[in-house]
Amino acid sequence: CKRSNGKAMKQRLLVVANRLPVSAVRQGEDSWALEISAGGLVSALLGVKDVDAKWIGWAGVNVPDEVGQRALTKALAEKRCIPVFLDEEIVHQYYNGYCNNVLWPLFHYLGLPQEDRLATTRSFQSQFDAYKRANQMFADVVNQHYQEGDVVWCHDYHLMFLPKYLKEYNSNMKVGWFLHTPFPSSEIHRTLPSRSELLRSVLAADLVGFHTYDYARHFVSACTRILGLEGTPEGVEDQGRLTRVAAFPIGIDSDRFKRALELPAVKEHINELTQRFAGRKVMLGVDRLDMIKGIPQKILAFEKFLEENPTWRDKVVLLQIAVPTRTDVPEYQKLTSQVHEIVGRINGRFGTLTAVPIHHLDRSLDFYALCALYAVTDVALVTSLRDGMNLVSYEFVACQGEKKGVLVLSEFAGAAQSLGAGALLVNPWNITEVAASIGYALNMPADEREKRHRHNYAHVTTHTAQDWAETFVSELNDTVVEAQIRTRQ
Ligand code: ADQ
Repeated sequence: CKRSNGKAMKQRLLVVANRLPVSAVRQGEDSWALEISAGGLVSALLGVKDVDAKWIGWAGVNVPDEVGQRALTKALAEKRCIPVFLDEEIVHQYYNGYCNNVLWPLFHYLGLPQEDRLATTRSFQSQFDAYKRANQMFADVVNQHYQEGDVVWCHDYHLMFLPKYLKEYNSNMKVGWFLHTPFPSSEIHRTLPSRSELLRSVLAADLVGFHTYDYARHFVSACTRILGLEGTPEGVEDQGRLTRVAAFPIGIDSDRFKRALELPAVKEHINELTQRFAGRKVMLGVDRLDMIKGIPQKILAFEKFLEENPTWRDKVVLLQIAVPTRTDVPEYQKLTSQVHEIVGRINGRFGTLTAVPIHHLDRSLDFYALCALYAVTDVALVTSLRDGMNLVSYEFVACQGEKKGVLVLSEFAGAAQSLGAGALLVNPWNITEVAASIGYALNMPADEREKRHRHNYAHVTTHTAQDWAETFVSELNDTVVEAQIRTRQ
């Protein structure tokens, strides 16, 4: 920390992400109602010691007029947020197009867009141009607010050009970039038409972080194989300049969950749910309704389990909570109908006049309702086809007190690397294997459940979101100092 007038000054941290952690609703020409979303990232950054964090990002609304923009900027300033204004066209091309239609599926091994391939290929270039333009707009805002000594932390696949643009403004800026999704094998990344430009732009950062060592390794391989650069144990070297590449597995704010479980209203809700499902084991899935989460595969595995284990049919219930996302994208609409169709079929097949085996909700639950659900769950099913980390698995573990429920976890979620020893790991594509694991989990003896839970609980409560953010920021500071020493030598 620097000192000014005898007082310690906190280091400023500019957190740049596509979305600000707020929802903004316009109330009048110059007034806005704002609500901060208390997600994991927000609490992670609030917990970082000796740092004064500000957010820079898009507020998720189109504000075409200057009066509205000025009013929103002022309202956001009170929440320590700074807006980047994106118009509808750029959101369509950059966010819906290049981010969600190209990078998101590719990074999760779903390949480049398949349907209407010709049309999509023709629009690749315009979406990519919009992506760069949007990144430049984020860089402009960062640059306007940057003060010497600030740390700039860029987040996720939406902002892969940001490190390059920021360093072009000021090569002394301390810039870190962290990816929340997997980074795929270099063989997948190399199919992307703009593969080299994206890698080079990320390499402009001082520190590049991933959830797992595997993703970091894939990134370094992509840089060596596609760009011909040198990979070292520290990162990637280009003409004497080193970009540090490392794994920083994210965690959750486990105390927030513990505190919630102590609230009388949450305890009451837990009692209600316990009575509601008395005599049945509760299985739970909580996901955004996204292709990568493997929801249809999970439900089909549950069907197979019921098919093969008739005695369990009236003794188990699957609660699947799926928040709709990207609802304007046809592929996501198709996924929703597919899930509804499968759930309807299974409930028709195995339901009785008084009970159905699957309760499927297409909506988000509030934090306290979610905690209560996690607490009454006997078996959580996380069957992502690919997932950067998957925080639901952590949240479930944090909320299991005496119950010591079992986590069935996809081996393709980053969380498999940290919770693998306590969870039952499955290949989500192998429905027979997942069905068998459901059976194993439901029948698991108490001492084995206890042992597995103890392992996971220790991990979740000691590798928190605050630790993650603190480690990244301190590593970024160290990396810059080391680079300065190397330059002087
Ligand atoms: P997501 O893909 O959004 O995050 P995840 O890590 O599981 O996935 O986080 C989802 C969050 O949303 C959790 O906090 C969960 O509680 C909440 N949530 C999900 N469904 C909900 C529902 N129905 N109601 C209420 N809340 C719900 C991306 C990457 C992940 C990575 C995170 C963090 O895809 O792999 O773990 O970023 O880096």
